[in-house]
Amino acid sequence: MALERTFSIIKPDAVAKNHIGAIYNRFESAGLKIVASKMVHLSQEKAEGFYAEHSERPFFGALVSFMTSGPVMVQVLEGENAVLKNREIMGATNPAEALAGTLRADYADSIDENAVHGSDAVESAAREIAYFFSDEEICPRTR
Ligand code: RTP
Ligand code: MG
Repeated sequence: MALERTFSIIKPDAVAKNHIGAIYNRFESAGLKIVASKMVHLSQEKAEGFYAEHSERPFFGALVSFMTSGPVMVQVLEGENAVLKNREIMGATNPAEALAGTLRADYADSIDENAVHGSDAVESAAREIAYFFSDEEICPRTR
């Protein structure tokens, strides 16, 4: 088992529906620790940079428009196998395909507005964490 960090976003749809606490509860119940957290309203430039890998995809414009439509919560989650564990908690990208009990099954309405983001690998997690947080904003637990 590996102690990992992953990057998570509670997207504008879930923030608007007041699900921040419920989603944080899922992370904590699964043994993931929140070691950094803040609310931000993404600029178009910030959202485009975050999803740069999708810039040629047909849904890119809609994705950026959605991600800038309201505030999001960004957080760093730490725990054993945190990257994969968070992806399991989230469920499939398309909520219609997400397993029962996952965040997207319970809180997402569509593939375009799907409640949460989570890094897909340790390498992308490190890049995404650095895109949003300075070292001083991350608080490792001592107890
Ligand atoms: P995320 O990056 O947001 O955690 O989601 P993901 O890994 O499960 O999915 P990804 O392939 O990285 O796609 C990023 C976001 O783009 C939207 N999307 N729409 N209409 C479509 O076919 C489509 N495919 C992807 C989703 O909102 C997805 O979360
Ligand atoms: Mg992704």
